[in-house]
Amino acid sequence: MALPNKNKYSVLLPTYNERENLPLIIWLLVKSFTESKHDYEIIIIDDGSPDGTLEVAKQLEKIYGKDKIVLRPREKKLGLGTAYIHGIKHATGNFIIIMDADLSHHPKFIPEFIKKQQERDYDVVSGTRYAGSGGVYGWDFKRKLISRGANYLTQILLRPGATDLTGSFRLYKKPILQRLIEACVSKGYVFQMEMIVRARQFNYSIGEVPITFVDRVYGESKLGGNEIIGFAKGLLMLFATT
Ligand SMILES: Nc1nc2c(ncn2[C@@H]2O[C@H](COP(=O)(O)OP(=O)(O)O)[C@@H](O)[C@H]2O)c(=O)[nH]1
Ligand SMILES: [Mg+2]
Repeated sequence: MALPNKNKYSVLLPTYNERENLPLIIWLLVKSFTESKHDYEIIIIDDGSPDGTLEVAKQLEKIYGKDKIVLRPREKKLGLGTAYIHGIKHATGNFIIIMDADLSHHPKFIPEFIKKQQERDYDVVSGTRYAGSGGVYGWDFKRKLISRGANYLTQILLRPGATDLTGSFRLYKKPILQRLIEACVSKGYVFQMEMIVRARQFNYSIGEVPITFVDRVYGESKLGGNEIIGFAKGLLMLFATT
């Protein structure tokens, strides 16, 4: 007789001005987990969004229930890295899924992440836009070039053992995510890259699932000269320290 599957997946969903996107991403998440019959909770970490994201989140909590939608807001915008730390503290699952709330990351891939994790008991499963059937939609040439270039350069310098370094759609064993976050010093794009580079440094096993990434429809994304300079600095830092 097979033992019942005791795994629980805590989705960390950091939000900043995602009022338009939140109902749809939550609906898709609930649908995905319900259909695949995995136990889950969705932890929404809203950083005082001026657009009223938290009010929408409260409505969703009423609709889906407090055991499924867990609200852990903060007063003001304190950044993604600390949002994850804050979320993990409240997570009751033994696995953590990190994704964006802007519909760039489709919940339909989550059952594939879980299946991949179970194949070889991977410590980390990383969604990749740069292998197999993965891809990017809605980016202009400049942004594609920067993203590809950044990945390529990093592959050469760091040999990280993963094909998508700047993506942020991933599944982790909870204690491993905690250790990685403690070890990471950078922020923003570099933070996602550092997480996977450190995973490799600590000899954690990394599985990959091809994902299609769709650029946000509602709201604004940021990618400018500052990000590129920050990325270059982060890359050099990781090159020197890992
Ligand atoms: N809680 C919190 N969420 C944030 C913050 N900055 C961005 N987010 C959320 O993090 C995710 C990724 O942000 P996004 O702007 O889409 O980044 P990009 O896709 O890299 O341009 C989205 O779900 C945002 O709403 C922040 O300071 N605090
Ligand atoms: Mg985004």
